[in-house]
Amino acid sequence: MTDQLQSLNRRFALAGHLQFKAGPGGLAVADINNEHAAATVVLPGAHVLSFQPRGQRPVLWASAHSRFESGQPIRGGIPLVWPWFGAHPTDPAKPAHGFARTSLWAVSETAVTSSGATRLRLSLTDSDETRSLWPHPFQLEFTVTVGVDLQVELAMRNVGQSAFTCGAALHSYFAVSDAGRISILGLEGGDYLDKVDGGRRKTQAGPVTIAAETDRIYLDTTAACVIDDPGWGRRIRVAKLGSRSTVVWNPWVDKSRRMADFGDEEYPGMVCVETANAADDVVTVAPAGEHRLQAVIGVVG
Ligand code: TA6
Repeated sequence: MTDQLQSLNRRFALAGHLQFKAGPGGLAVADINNEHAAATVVLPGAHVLSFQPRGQRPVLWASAHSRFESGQPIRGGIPLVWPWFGAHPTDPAKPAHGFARTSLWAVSETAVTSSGATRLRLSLTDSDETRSLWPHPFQLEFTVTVGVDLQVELAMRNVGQSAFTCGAALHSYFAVSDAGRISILGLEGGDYLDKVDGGRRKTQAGPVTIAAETDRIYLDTTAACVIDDPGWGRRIRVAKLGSRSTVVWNPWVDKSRRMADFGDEEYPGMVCVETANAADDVVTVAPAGEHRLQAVIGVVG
């Protein structure tokens, strides 16, 4: 075991709940196991990779082709998108979805909650590297609470002297029996930007279903979504706070083939339902201010 892991376990391990160990690609992970569920959090990128309540199938999906190299995004789980969503608004050379998911976060706290859940907190502050990409001082705190439900929260604090505006998302990948057979409830009647059709604004008629590449930013919605999966006879609920935009994504056939870290035949097994601050839902944080983006994920039937 490396010195880093030994030091982390000395300071933060929780018997019967959490230990640090070498995970995929040798990356340091927090291995969480309690009476309610099991989860894995990759420390680089503060990346929740897996979540499985006791007696349930895995709730999150991850590609068998994902890279596991420090500084590289992981394909699956819950990538942290910050401080911009999608391509950088003006500079295509900057990394898509910002730099939070490829940064080295620090473990700041571990605890057992009163309900027997396991809580892990990680933090990230600005550096020469982040300032070269985004010229603002900041403090991020990512909190993962693993119980019957999975609660993830990204707190964004402005520790500078001027306001900043940022985009964000908890870019959650969910495991499903067959993306072509699921329905996503909660977005009915809402407007969305269709990124597969030039970003055109459209209105959602009925539940969201997937029959081709789907990449939509639903606007002005605080609704919880439910992924209804008849193939596995289960429903996954994604509730949220601090977000008025929800993104639904499945790459389908052609886009899957264009992604090196996404298997050509993997797209039927996943769908992204992302808790976002995207499009017109970007947030402005005043000096000494804070914005919290939260998702609560659980199997409801
Ligand atoms: O959230 C949907 C999306 O913006 C898609 O357009 C697609 O690019 C996806 O994110 C994955 O992005 P990534 O940078 O992780 O490959």
